[in-house]
Amino acid sequence: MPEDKPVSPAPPVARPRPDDGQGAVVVERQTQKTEPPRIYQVVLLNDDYTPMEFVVMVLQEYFKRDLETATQIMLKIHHDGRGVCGVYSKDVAATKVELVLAAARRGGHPLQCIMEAA
Ligand code: TYC
Repeated sequence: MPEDKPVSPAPPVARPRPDDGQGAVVVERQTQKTEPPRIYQVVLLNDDYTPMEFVVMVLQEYFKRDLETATQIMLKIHHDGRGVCGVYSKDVAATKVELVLAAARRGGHPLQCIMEAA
């Protein structure tokens, strides 16, 4: 798998401008010219059939959550209908969705996993 650390957007860049013509040093805050890469959250959806233990395993295996956090996220999904598993770059999020769906189908579970721009 490529880099799978969560990402956060780059802050605006402050560029020092040495001389403003009036003997003062000015720091200008500029908006970044190249757009930072968009980030995506991977979301699991609740259903009535996938075993809770399988969802906890998915959160541990594919989203590197410890048992306690995985259980909390699973219960949130169970009660609210959906829950965020992690936030990643576009290609890493897409890969995780595919891996989770493939594991769910192998296990015969209807678990749904989607990604959305964060
Ligand atoms: N609702 C499922 C059950 O009661 C458990 C479950 C949790 C299923 C999270 C999917 O994404 C899910 N067995």
